[in-house]
Amino acid sequence: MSSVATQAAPVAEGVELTDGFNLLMDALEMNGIKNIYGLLGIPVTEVGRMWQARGNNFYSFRNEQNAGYAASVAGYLTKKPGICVTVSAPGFLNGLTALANATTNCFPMILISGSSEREIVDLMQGDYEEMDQLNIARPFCKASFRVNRPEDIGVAVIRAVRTAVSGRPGGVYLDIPARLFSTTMAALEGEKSLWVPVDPAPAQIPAPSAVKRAADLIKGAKKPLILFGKGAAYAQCDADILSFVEETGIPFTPMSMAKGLVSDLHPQCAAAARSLVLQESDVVILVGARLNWLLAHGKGKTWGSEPKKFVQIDIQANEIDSNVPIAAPLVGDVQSCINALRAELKGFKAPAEWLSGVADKHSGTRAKLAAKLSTATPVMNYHNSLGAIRDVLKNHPDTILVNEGANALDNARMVIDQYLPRKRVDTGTWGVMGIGMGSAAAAAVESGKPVVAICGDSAFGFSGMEYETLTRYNLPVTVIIMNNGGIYRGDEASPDHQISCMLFNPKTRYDQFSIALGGEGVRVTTPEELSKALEASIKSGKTTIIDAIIDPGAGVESGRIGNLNIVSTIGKKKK
Ligand code: FYN
Ligand code: ADP
Ligand code: MG
Repeated sequence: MSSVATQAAPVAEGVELTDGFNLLMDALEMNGIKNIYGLLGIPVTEVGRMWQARGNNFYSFRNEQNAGYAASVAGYLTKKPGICVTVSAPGFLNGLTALANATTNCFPMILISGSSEREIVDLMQGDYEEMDQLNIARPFCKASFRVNRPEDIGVAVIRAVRTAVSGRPGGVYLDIPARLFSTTMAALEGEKSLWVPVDPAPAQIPAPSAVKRAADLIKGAKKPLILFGKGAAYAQCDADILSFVEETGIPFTPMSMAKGLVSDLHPQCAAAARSLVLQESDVVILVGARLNWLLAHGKGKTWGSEPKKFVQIDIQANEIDSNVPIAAPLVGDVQSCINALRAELKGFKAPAEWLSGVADKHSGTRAKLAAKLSTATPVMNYHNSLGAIRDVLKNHPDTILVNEGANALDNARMVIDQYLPRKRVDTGTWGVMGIGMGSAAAAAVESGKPVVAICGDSAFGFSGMEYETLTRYNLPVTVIIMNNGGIYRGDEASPDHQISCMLFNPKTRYDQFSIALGGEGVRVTTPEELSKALEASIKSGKTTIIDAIIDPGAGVESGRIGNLNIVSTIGKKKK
């Protein structure tokens, strides 16, 4: 990597100069970027200092993976691409997991990494942190761009922004060779190379014929169902969505990050009648939700034996028919599709008996669960601990909930109601562990609201050191660690020679870990203590870990996806 400043083209004496560093920042600022998430070092260290010198925010993480998770969640919450800056090679690779996760989750994010010079990389001459990052990134993102001249930085940033936010949002990689940062050019020419893109995420209007086909199908339904995915939450057309639900009277069920798009307490919510509505519905309206593994690919017993017709609203045309035939594809952005459908469905109402049957099942299941939430046990379990958390969060509806784990995830998704859109961020489409701290950081920074992160103790471990990032910026985040002492459970028998591969050190004190990293820490063993600690932490606005002791025998292997586990039919072989 060369550190010598070079000049793009000869410039007359005394002419004001700019350089790659400043052109990159000018371009990011012109695209409305204020916050960057990253981890500095060769060759990007000055990016952080210069970005802050402009009065902007650079949030430094302890590992690029969580900086990337933060950037992607910032993108999901703001609809502007989250920016993650890393060093070359290993730093870039650490960021790549987050870039791939952003692309899979449809979160707009740009990973900007410093890199080695092309002439050395292409001849494999062994540069400092040499890696062909441009090509390595390509399969994991929507596009991978490399800038070679300072006058191209403006267009490169615009292309990256437009690619990240238009159509199906996702990750973009922007590769900047080290030397380019310090390459100078005439400031006036540099200025001319920058512009603000017009309407980078244009509305995508569905074809009127497609709208009519979908509306006719819905009008003929006896048991219609609306299924919201995180694409509908991302669209930020909440009032239109609510009107669509209430005008049609159709029951709805949300995927995890779409919870709260319409309140879980809404009379048409069918979340607690999920199996019934998936199996018995005859027309299913997918709104920004893929028929992927989370929906059993649209087939099998999850969907029952009733003939099923799907309406699918999605901005990505080739998502249609990904798994099963879609009778009425509606390709466009959620807001345009929903409002076009509303116009065609004027006067339509779902059959009342269908809604009331669903509502009875939904409220009955909720009542059954409610009984478990208030049942005392000698050691806290997932139900009474999460019941206590639910009752506190009910009084703080604009708190953003971050959630990861297995039992900690699946039980919290069931128990913790969401009342407002985009207030739940979780493991998303891939079920990634370790997203907690980065997601919590971005949620707190971008929303300015209190954040509560409910993490399994295993999940927390993936990014635990990032807790220092949270305390360093005094972020109002309460991390509740569901401490059951292991992965899935904490009571697995250990072989004679070694502690079980599924257990953690029973002496672990997450509350003291918090204090050691500059935060507040408290250990709780009862739902009452948990409620009190959570209320106090939210009120204090201080970064806090609540180390919640959960019965080691309370969890089940892999939570609600135990069906995906693989076991040997041969069994364990002795030496
Ligand atoms: C839902 N349910 C409720 C409620 N909400 N009961 C009472 N009260 C409330 N509020 C019921 C719902 O009707 C279902 O019961 C059941 O609880 C589960 O609901 P859920 O969670 O919505 O649905 P389900 O079946 O779990 O959905 C399948 C899934 C989900 C794959 C979409 O499990 C999921 O998102 N899993 C993510 C797993 C993951 O990514 N883990 C991270 C890696 S873990 P029935 O209607 O009776 O079925 C590594 O090991
Ligand atoms: P979930 O897991 O919550 O069901 P998915 O991530 O599977 O959600 O699906 C999200 C879908 O939403 C993706 O197919 C994506 O193309 C689509 N999408 C994202 N934003 C929009 C939008 N503004 N309009 C329409 N579709 C969108
Ligand atoms: Mg655990």
